[in-house]
Amino acid sequence: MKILLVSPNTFSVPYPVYPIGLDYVAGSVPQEHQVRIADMNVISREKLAMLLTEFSPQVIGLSCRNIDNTEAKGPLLFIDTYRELIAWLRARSEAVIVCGGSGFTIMPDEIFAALRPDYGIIGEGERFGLLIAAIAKGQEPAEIPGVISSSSPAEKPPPWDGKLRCAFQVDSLHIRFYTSRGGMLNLQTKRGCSFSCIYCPYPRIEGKKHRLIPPREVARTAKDLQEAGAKYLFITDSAFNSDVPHSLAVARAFRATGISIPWGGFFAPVTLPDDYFTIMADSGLKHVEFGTESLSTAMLENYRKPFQEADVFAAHRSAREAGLHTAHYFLFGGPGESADTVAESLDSIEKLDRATLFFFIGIRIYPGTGIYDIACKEGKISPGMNMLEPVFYEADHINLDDIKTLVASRAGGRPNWIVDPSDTESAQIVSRMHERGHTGPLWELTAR
Ligand code: B12
Ligand code: SF4
Repeated sequence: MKILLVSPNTFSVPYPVYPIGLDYVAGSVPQEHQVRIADMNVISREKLAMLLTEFSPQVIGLSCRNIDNTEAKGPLLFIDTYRELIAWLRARSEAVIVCGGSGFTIMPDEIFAALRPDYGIIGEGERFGLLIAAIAKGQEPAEIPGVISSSSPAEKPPPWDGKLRCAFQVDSLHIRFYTSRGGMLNLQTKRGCSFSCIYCPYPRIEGKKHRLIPPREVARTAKDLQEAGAKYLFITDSAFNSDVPHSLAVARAFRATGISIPWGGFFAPVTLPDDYFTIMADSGLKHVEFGTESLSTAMLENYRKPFQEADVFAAHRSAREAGLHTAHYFLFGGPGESADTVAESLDSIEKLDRATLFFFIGIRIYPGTGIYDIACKEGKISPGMNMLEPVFYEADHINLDDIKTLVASRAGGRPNWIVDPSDTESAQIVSRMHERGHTGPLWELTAR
């Protein structure tokens, strides 16, 4: 069979992202089928129409990565774009349409109802291969865990325990798009996050149980990406260091394999071995993005973060001493937030030296998270309500506008205090710098 995988994501904030998910979906397809990838960052609608005529796919897989931009003040919804694309595809092709991806997995019933594909796959796309095998044999795929259709409802599947194969094509058109603009390609070292932060849908997307990719295999993929022209690697793991020994083994495998390009990823500022960031830096780590979220003792507890303020400062110090660029993400406005907790956080944040600080104000409530249950209990939302249109949690003692005023006035225009991380102006600056040959996320340029 002929299969076309489409990434419709053209959102460019903070920069266009390489659709790594589709490499794994492609890797799940049995060898006897032909797979092509169309990345809408790279090809126009005219070229896509030509591809549909020339390749004539029998199945089209659509990656629904983003539902919205998760901005409380300036929300952008992407579902209508997906719906319009599906109607456009249906007008030109008889192919079976299958949706999946991280956004889809967060709200499969709602997105299935909004997009009306033939099938949806909740969770990891590795089950796409099973769906293709079933379609090829004319079998009903309803038995495959996580598959939804109009006749079989959504049921959350167990995490995928089989092989993870990243079928990345060195010479594909879309790889060249990313290698020539900023040079950033993506890499995954494991699936899952074992922590339980109340607002976070990541464990629902990837599961709570870690499935580790053998470090040597990760390093071999990194080498392939480097040889394909990557100038920077972003590790897409929910938290790269949530399994400390594995992250260290990956770093050592990078060194042993001769990875010479810089890389970065998300880290949790948990207690770490003293030499952790030195080992990381020696293997090419350049940028550390800490999911810190708050520096108020009460809020760290309310968010169920797996660390305390002292751990944040220790992790920050050790990353700085290893010469790494360091950023912290903050999330204000959760249960229990007040003017006092905001001030407590901001006072401590002032003590993070030479860091880039991203402030997100307002927490989007996702089904299946702790904050969803809290908001239901508090009567702020009703169970079962459609959350596709974003709803942001409103704390009892302070509203989001007041938090923004407090944060913005404390930021006082300092370039490393980024109060509106989704602004398109900064994305345009990053884009111009990427076109001029700069690589990586570039947020370090704000920190002095
Ligand atoms: C890494 C990451 C980032 C990095 C990306 C860096 C980079 N170089 O790629 C940064 C920080 C830049 C970022 C930015 C944003 N992100 Co982000 N990001 C992630 C994260 C942690 C991992 C994504 C990833 O690459 N995973 C690894 C790959 C292998 O997995 P995958 O793409 O999900 O694909 C798998 C399955 O989903 C499935 N699948 C994928 N496609 C398809 C297609 C079919 C047909 C099928 C069957 C299956 C399938 O199979 C794959 C293999 O199992 C996710 C959360 C998460 N844990 O998933 C959020 C996430 C995707 N991001 C999200 C958002 C919102 C954003 C931003 C819009 C935030 C903002 N306002 O700036 C931007 C958008 C960027 C852009 N241009 O699109 C949301 C999307 C949900 C939503 N509300 O829309 C997520 C889910 C986080 C969240 N809040 O819950 N992000
Ligand atoms: S550590 Fe990060 S990815 Fe894991 S649950 Fe907490 S916020 Fe989510």
